[in-house]
Amino acid sequence: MSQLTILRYPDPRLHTVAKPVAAVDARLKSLVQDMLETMYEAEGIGLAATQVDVHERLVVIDVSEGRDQPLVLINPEILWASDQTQVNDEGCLSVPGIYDGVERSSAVKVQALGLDGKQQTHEAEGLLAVCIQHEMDHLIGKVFVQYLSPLKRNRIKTKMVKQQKGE
Ligand code: QAP
Ligand code: CO
Repeated sequence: MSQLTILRYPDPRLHTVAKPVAAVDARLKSLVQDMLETMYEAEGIGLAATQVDVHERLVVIDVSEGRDQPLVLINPEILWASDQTQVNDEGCLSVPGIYDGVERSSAVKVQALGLDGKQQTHEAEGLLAVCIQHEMDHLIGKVFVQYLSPLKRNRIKTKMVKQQKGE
């Protein structure tokens, strides 16, 4: 297993649109293990392949208290999203130190392949529903700060660039 480097906003590679995963094979399983290790080490609850510069439709999530219930979504598709929405504070491993409110569907139904290569559906609400929508946005090149006002987004951009220069 190895830890992967997480791209930081405003890295243009974060806006790449991912392609479907072609096969759930040894290479993919190894990538999933590395992404889980990277997410746990960074104390995140979700990580999309886009964030580690792999442009394939793959996300890993773990919203459990014990950090022992990994969810692997391969080629995920939203089957249904509730009309009811809620605003939650979100953060992102690619935008460290920044948290702000984003409005999203309160509940979603998602279809995806599991690590066993079988199609599964997941019904989610609460934090898991928010996290699934946030991670799936990464796969279409979207970062949560794009939901914020241009003023906020520009402030965040400047802060991130300064932070990275100082490292
Ligand atoms: C997406 O984000 C998410 O700024 C996952 O310094 C976040 O795991 C979905 C993190 C919130 C729903 C609600 C952020 C860790 C982790 C930071 C994350 C930081 C350290 C973010
Ligand atoms: Co994110």
